[in-house]
Amino acid sequence: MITLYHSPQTRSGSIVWLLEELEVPYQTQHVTFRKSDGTGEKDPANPHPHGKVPALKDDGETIFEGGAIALFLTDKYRKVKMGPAPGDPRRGEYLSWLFYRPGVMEPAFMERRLGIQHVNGMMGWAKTEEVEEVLNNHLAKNKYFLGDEFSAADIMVGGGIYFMMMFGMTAKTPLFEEYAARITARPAFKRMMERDAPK
Ligand SMILES: N[C@@H](CCC(=O)N[C@@H](CS)C(=O)NCC(=O)O)C(=O)O
Repeated sequence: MITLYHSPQTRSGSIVWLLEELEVPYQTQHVTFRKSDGTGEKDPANPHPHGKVPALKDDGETIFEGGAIALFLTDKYRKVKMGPAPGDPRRGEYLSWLFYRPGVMEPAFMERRLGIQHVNGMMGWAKTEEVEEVLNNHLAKNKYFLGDEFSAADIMVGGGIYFMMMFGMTAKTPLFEEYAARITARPAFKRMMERDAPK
């Protein structure tokens, strides 16, 4: 049985959404974590080395970091195909967007939120406005991140766009808003939101 180390309304919600799309049995284990307001603490039950969520255990394997978990799950569970397999001509693009989310997009948007000065050639990500331009230009030509097919890239990058717009970390452009409406209309997204709703 898959166990997701999770906390509602956090980044691990993306993995709940993905598991719902994949239609595989799973359980969640709610864990505490260190919050930005100084409350909360690492949970000894969480296998993530920094006590972050998400982390996941499946059949003796432990995986941490959202991108790695998404790739692991979409490669292993293929009753519902949520990402191109090795050898598929779209595989490279898939991997690129999965890694883009934590490596480029998220630090760029966080940079704006925290008022950090960008330094080209030193930081591994790009300036916020440049990232927004790349994402908008891509969505101007594509229904989803991999063209016409919804994939886990839309959960990781697209879900990030949706929530970061909500928190004012990225500009609400018409392209972002139309795309976000398209992906959040999915039943699996709604199931995740209901499951994680504050009780
Ligand atoms: N790079 C991680 C980020 C995970 C992350 O930072 N999650 C937050 C909750 S949204 C957390 O667990 N924070 C606790 C901490 O920073 O110690 C990923 O993409 O999975």
